[in-house]
Amino acid sequence: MAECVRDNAAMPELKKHKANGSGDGDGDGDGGAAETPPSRFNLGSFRLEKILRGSARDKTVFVHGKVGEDCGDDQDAVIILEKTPFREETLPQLLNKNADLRLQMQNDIYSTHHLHAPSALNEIKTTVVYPATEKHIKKYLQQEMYLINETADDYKNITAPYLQSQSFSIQWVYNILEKKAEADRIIHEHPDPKNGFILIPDFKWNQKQVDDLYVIAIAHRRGVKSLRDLTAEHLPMLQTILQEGQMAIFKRYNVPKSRLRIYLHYQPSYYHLHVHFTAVGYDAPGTMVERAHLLSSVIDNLQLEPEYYQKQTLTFALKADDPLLQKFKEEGRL
Ligand code: DD3
Repeated sequence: MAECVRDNAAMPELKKHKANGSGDGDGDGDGGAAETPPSRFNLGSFRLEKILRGSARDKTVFVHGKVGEDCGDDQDAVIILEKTPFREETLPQLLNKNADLRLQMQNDIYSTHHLHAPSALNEIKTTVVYPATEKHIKKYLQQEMYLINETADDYKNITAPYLQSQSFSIQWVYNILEKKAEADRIIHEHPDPKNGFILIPDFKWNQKQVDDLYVIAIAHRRGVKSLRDLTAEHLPMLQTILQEGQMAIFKRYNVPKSRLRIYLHYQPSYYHLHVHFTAVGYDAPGTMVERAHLLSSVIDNLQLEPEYYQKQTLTFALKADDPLLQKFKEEGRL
C-alpha cells in the first residue's frame, strides 16, 4: 500500500501495438522469438486470483488476475497459457549431442528424462485479455453444460430478444475488416461488401506448423448474426468463402481442401458471421456435434430449403450460469 501510485503504465502502449497488428505471427515461420518485440504487458503488476480452467490434455491454463498496484482500482485480466506443438524443423535443435537431458528413471530398455529445451524452443503461447470484463472471466470458467433444443419459436421468443438486449463488443472484428488491426496478417480478401470476406489466422494459431491450422473467414457483410440468419440469399457469399478460402489456404500453407474442416459455430462466440477453417487432424476446440455445422452442409441445406435455418430446431450447449440458459428455464424450455 506504500507506493500507491496508480501504475497506468501496466500496459502503456498496448492499444497502439494492437493497432499496428499484434499477435504471434512474425510470419517468417522461423520460430525466432528473438526477432519479435517484447511485450508491453507488465507481468510484474499481475496478481493471480483464480485458475478458471485447465486442461492437462491440451496443455492449457486459463487464469484470472488483477493488474495494478492494489489501489482499489485494479483491473481484471484473463491470461491464457498454452504449450505449443513440436515442429519437425526444430527437432534437431532438441535432439543433438548438446541436449541437456536429465535422467529420471531407467528400467530395462526403457528410460524417462527431462529434456531442458533451449529457450527459443520453449515458448508458451500467451493470450491476454485486458482489461477483461466479468463476461470474459465467466466465459472461461469451467462449468456444467446443458443442451438446449432451440426451436424456431424459441429463437424468436427467447434467443433473439436476449441477443438484442446484450451488448457484445465486436470491435476487434470491425478492426480487422477496416484494417485497423492485424492488417499485415490477412491471408486473402474478397473486398465485395455483400459477398466478400477477409481470411485471417485465428489468434489461437501461431502459424508455425499446419498440424493445428486455424484460420477464420470474416464476412464483410454486417448484420448477419449467426447461422440462424442465413437464407438462400447468402449462398453466393457462403460459396465464395468456401471456394476462395480453400484456394487461399492451399496457396499459402499447401494444405489441400480435403485436409480442412470448414464450419460455423452455433451458438457462435461472436455475433458477426464467420467461418472456421481447421486442420482435419486437429481436434480444435468447438468441433463437437452440438456446435459445429459444416459449411458444405449449410450450403446444401440452404439449396434444398431457402429458410432451412429459420425453421430447423438447432441444438447447442450452454454453461450453467449462462444468462441465456436462465431465459430458457424461465420459459419452461429446459
Ligand atoms: C476472443 C473470439 C475472440 C477473448 C478471446 C478471444 N482471431 C479474437 C480479438 C482478435 C481474435 C481471433 C474474444 C479477439 Cl481470448 C475474447 O477472438 C482476434 N484476432 N480469434 C484473431 N485473428
